[in-house]
Amino acid sequence: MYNSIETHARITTIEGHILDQQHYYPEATGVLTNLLYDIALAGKVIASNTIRAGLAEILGRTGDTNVQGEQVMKLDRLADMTMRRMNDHTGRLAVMASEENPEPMPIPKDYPIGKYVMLFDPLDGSSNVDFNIPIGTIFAIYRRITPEESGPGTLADCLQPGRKLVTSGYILYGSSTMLVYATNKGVHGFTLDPSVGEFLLSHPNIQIPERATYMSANMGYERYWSRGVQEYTSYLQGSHNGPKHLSLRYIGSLVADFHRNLLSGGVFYYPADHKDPNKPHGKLRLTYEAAPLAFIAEQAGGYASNGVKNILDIQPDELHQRTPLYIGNRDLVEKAEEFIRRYDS
Ligand code: AHM
Ligand code: MG
Repeated sequence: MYNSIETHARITTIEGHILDQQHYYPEATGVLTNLLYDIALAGKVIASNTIRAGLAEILGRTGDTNVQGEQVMKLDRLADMTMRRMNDHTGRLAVMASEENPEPMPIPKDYPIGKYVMLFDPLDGSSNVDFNIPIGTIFAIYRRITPEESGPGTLADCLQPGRKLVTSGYILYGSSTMLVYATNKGVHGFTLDPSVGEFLLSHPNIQIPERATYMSANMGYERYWSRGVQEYTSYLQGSHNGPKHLSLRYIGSLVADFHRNLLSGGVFYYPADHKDPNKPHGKLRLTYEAAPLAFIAEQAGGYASNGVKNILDIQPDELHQRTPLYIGNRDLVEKAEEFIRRYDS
């Protein structure tokens, strides 16, 4: 954590840190640096709305306007709009896609078209908003693959495997607001200091601890899981010579569950199940949730799989594609693949 000024610890703002990192890339033009900074700004706006979420709901309950006569918006729509508006006019992006919108969102006419593509889940875990439980924003940034001369970015630019990510990250709105991002030069975490309105470097060079502490899954659905996943679960609980020390934690907000396991070591999984025949691949979205977090996990020494292969190697066929997800310490995720191979193939 960053220390008080008396200890003479260096205080690094996110802006300073991103600029420092730019030195790793002599060819960098600064566009990505500014894009990350815009996302951090969007995160601050969403965070400030998040802490008023309960009020907004109460004020909004009687109609669509609050006491100031302003339109009251659900927090997930507001987060979506904030991410979009903060990024649609800057000339850094060619196209965006969001979990909240069925189609890719083109850059509005008359605004310059950039070379990056951003996919995001504006408010992950939004079913927790009403209960004051941490939620988050997840983002994934790729280079466009269609030629720049062809104009605005397209669906093809959005359908890239996670392996092609330039950077990804999340903002966690919890007891404090944190931004964590990864490039192929590592993973870094920043905590928002509300008194100065800046994200300050609090978790440099994050690596998942070798010894895992937690397992995280919605055990309420265990009966819908395959034999392999059920056996894997009992392995995590200590049978089949599995670890004897894992504790169960499940928040139901992927960003928060992932963040805890990133810092403490552990495995999160949301398997395929047969609860809903329309969703045979579980619940989580490959492009907005699984791939960006998989990139962070891998940069932090961990691993993410769909139970069969590396999440980062999956070529998405559709924007809102769902995937099973096993993510966290490499050995524990590889064990999931092993159990699924042994019992489910
Ligand atoms: P959302 O993007 O609509 O919020 O859904 C994704 C969330 C994840 O944050 C979380 O891991 C999962 O849904 C929880 O689902 P469940 O309630 O089925 O356990
Ligand atoms: Mg989500």
